Amino acid sequence: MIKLYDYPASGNCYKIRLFLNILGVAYETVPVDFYPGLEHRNADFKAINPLGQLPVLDDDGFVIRDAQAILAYLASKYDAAGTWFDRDDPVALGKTMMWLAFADQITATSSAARLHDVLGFDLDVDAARKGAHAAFRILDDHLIEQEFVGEYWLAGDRASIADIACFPYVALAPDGGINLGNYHGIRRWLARIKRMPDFVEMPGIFLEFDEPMAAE
Ligand SMILES: N[C@@H](CCC(=O)N[C@@H](CS)C(=O)NCC(=O)O)C(=O)O
Repeated sequence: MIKLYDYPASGNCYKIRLFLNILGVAYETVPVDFYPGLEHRNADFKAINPLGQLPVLDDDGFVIRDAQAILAYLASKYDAAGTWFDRDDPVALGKTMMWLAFADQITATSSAARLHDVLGFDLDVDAARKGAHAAFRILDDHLIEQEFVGEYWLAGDRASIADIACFPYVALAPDGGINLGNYHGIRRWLARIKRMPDFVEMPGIFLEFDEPMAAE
């Protein structure tokens, strides 16, 4: 059975839980006390992931780190139709990879602001918020351009692993004091993702709420 090294409040772990649920693939979690235990920095955990980061997935002895890599692996292995990761069309592949890479930009900025505000991590929160707004402007412009051509997802006319990868730390941005109010394309895209069949919640991402407007 698949094992996911997991922390419930981690948006990167949530990407994997959400996608496994969509795929209908059974898994078990191995809880890692990210906070306050900082267990991901221990030698035992670094033997599993020398980067000291969550998530990590163990599929019958194949151990893989990095949320975007895990999403690509799971799609390739468990979604034979290629619905979530079109590897046959070079353009679709390129677009999906481009937005998968962009997900790390969102983690580095929006997630950092949330770690500062919610868990008290010592980092430059103003730089993190500024970086998140720069990333969200790019994302919002792209999503509005997509709407103009009748495509409602990051990499084309259907949801892909790129949407799953970028979603959590955009949805969680208000927890880091980042106001989503002016990003109209983003807000409509967040609502579309929440309406996907097999959507699951995580702490801070709930079905019943519209995206809150955080104070700056
Ligand atoms: N590129 C990695 C980043 C993962 C990441 O930043 N994970 C956080 C938890 S959400 C973490 O473990 N941070 C600890 C650290 O970077 O020291 C991915 O997408 O999986």
